[in-house]
Amino acid sequence: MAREIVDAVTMRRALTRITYEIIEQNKGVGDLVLVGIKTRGIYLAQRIAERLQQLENVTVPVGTLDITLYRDDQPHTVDVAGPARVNGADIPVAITGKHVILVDDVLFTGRTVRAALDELMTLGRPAKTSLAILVDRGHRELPIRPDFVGKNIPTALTEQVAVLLTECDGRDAIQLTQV
Ligand code: 3GP
Ligand code: 5GP
Ligand code: MG
Repeated sequence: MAREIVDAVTMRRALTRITYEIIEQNKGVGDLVLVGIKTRGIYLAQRIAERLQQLENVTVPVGTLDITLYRDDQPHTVDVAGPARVNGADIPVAITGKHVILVDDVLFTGRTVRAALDELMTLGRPAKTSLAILVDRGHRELPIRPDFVGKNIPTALTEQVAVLLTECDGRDAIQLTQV
């Protein structure tokens, strides 16, 4: 059973608002690097970069991080209790001295972001690192909080948030499902 809680227009407005907040807090966007986390975070980072181009006429580099949650005994199962590992990083510019904004679709325990921060530290020394998230579903297990949030969606542990994006799902929407 899936219940739609955010429609396409609302999702796009949230991304536009996040973009304005990034511009305001950064006093310009010259030193920004956006880093999208695996599938949907990458599309969201690209969308924010497109908006920054439209609003500020600046091309902000977009990099990617691939982080997987896995269990040794069930390698193909998504399991939030398992460790988060970095499978690869592709960041087109040096991040030292830059303001890196990590972008992901859903923030849950915080373990993915912790792994992403670990990886960033091996790649350079950003002047600042921030976190932009489309959905904060709560249940943090680490002292990690987002700087830019599209929507806070309190969830039960038995629920899942489905983030649908046109690039991979054919349309934009956020749904809450019972698992
Ligand atoms: P994404 O790569 O687009 O972020 O975590 C891997 C994928 O599984 C994610 O896609 C995410 O959308 C999906 N997913 C759905 N529910 C969950 C969940 O409860 N935990 C995790 N880790 N992933 C989930
Ligand atoms: P965390 O590491 O914070 O527990 O989980 C964050 C990562 O797992 C994100 O990349 C996100 O894609 C995925 N994730 C965790 N919970 C959900 C969820 O309810 N829905 C979706 N779509 N992804 C989730
Ligand atoms: Mg994600």
